[in-house]
Amino acid sequence: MWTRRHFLAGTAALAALPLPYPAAADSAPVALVARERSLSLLPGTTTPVWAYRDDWPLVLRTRRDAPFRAVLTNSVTEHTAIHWHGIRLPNAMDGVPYMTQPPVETGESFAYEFAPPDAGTFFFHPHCNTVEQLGRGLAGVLIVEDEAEKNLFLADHVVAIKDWRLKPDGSFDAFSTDKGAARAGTFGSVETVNAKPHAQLEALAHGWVRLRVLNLDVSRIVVLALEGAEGFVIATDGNPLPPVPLKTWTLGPAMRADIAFRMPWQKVRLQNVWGSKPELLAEISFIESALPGIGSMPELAASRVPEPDLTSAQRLTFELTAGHVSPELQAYLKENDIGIDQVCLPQRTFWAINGRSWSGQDHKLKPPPLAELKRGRSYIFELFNGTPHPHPMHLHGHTFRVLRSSKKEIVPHLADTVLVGPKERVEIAFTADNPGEWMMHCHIIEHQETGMMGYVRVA
Ligand SMILES: [Cu+2]
Repeated sequence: MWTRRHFLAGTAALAALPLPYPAAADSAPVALVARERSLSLLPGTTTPVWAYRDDWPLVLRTRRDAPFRAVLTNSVTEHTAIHWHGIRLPNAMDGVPYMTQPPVETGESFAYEFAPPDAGTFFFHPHCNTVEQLGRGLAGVLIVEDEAEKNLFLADHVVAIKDWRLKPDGSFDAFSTDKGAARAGTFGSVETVNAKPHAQLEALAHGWVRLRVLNLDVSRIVVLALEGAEGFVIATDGNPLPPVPLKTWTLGPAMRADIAFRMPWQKVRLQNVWGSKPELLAEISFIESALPGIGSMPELAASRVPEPDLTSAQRLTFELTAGHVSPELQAYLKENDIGIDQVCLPQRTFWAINGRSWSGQDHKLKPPPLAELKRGRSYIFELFNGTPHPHPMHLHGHTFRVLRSSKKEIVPHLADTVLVGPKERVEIAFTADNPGEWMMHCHIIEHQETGMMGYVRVA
């Protein structure tokens, strides 16, 4: 029987419940105004972040297959656009300036419209001068709901990890350094989860909890571990997978993992165990409840990503290496005391894919594609990392299956971004069913903007 204490606990629990399920008819466009706003990230200071709304992280919810409309208005000082990361959408909605749409200049607007085919945890961010625009905070979470998942979890929380490059007075420090860009990336000085030192969340005891963990940082890799409850990875980059007991799970920049657990009558902690000392990402406190402690884990709606045909798939190799200036040219330049800027090479080119570097903060000058893919055909991409640094490689417009690695045991899973470690060879497979020119790049944004970027053409 419910007591008054339970009733009060139940009222408090409302805060922990998922937001109302979006109505089917609710297709009014979402207004996203990119402009400077202030956010307190360091005690006693405010930071002039760039954001689409006042709340950070901004969390939008929509429904699978329903038209989703968002109007971006640019009120920042440079051109921008929105890339809907991980969503299998038409090429013209992919938000890559010069490639898929004209840049949205200051004062201009652009209307995005698509019907997301997959349910799950996605996010969105600019795809131009990203190290600075995302670094300043331009990002949002897009949760795509499936009717079958309605009210499956009693608590459904976003855990958005993002670091900030701040000076002690809360103002921004330089977003990129040559030292960082040429190595593992330039790291933030203030680490946050949901714009706080760590997230403080609640859930009803005995209820099933879903944590939607997103690595929105431009450089940092986190290794997730759960303390206080038995956790399961139930989705990767938004895509469901048969629950995998969570020992540790690694998220490079742009990667997501949905974690489920039954809330015990004690605190649960989500930790980052990447370094020598675990760092607290989220602390989940229980709310007393009369819920029974039995029942199986809720099941997510099935994926609709087409399975690649591995027997007929064409295999293509992509080597991730350091910048493309040949040793012969380097020797010549050194011998003759010629600066690299004098030979019309971009100065900040540190990385390459298959010996080709495409650097730059936008995509104005377009090289030929890295590969031409036949629409409808299955492909296996072999990604080999010949560098001493990890690279989270992201492919636009398609969701791929991560098949195997030369270095470790892989739980086969669907993804849009895969972390390839030093000297590791990772195989991914997908059906090239979405026509257009699709970016493929490292999501350590400084690596992308200093050469580890390219695109494939599907026709
Ligand atoms: Cu990289």
